Amino acid sequence: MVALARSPRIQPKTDETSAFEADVLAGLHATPKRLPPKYFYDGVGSQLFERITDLPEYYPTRCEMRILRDHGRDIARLVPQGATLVEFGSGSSKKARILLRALPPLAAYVPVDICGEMIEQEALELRPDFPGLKVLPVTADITQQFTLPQEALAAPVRIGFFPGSTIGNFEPHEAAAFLRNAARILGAGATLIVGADLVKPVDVLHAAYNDAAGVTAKFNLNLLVRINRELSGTFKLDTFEHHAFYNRERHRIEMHLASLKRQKVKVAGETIDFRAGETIHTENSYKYSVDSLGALARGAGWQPAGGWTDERNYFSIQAFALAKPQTTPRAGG
Ligand code: AVJ
Repeated sequence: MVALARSPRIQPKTDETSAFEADVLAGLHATPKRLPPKYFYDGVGSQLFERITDLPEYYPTRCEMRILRDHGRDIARLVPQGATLVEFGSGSSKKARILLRALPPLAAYVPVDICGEMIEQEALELRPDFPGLKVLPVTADITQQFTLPQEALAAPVRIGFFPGSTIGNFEPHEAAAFLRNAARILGAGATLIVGADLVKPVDVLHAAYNDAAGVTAKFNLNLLVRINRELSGTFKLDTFEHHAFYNRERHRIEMHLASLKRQKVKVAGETIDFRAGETIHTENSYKYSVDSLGALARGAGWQPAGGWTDERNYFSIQAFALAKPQTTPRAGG
């Protein structure tokens, strides 16, 4: 068979598309195949995720919003007036809205998200609802280095907000690296408020990632739609299937896309072979306990400063304070 010529690109490659291409090709050439979950969140993917948060089976968002409503005042005690709130992976800012209502007047709110489309839109909707508040969106990949706007750096202290159990998408060592990076970005005196999904009965977890309406399946498959569109991919969507299950040993939900048959797929001019039943591992969603997250945070230089859960203990919000920098004792003083 003669290989088809690579279809010409209309737009020149930007840094973003070439990072996407490099990550996708590396992941599809790896054994086992994998794709980074951050690429779920293009415009369509971000909208599908918003639909997931409304599903009857998907408890995390509702649990977390309940905790924020019930304990907003307690959480607010950790936030001094004039601080800047930096939200990592803000998406729709739904949770920040609840928190912002409980907080004292702030210097600024800085939502940081990989989906620029989403946060620019949200900033427009947030401003009229919080007239005194400066909303300074930053489009960035939170797993990479990024700089805060000048006004955020000028505030006496920065409060990090990392809700949604996004931390669960990271491998434990990546989560630790994220926490260290957050400490660097937020600086001295910072507090970090983290939302983490908790270990719970398997049937509850399973249902949350295998919803009856098939929205999670669509969200997972949208990654292939995105590859087809942005990287001249030839994935046939009806030949891949959504698989999600709880891995008890590793305390994580795994999402995969399984090839229903043996086939070849082209991506950015390269050929990828699939065996029948072979999967692409698209996401891990780690489930923590209050203690396991606390231990991880301590290892990254943060001290536990408060914690709240819902009545079923499905979800937790935990606060951490940056440990005071250690003065290194010098020999001979
Ligand atoms: C946004 C990472 C918290 O792990 O539950 C939802 C993403 N994946 N359904 C999660 C997701 C499938 C979600 N996080």
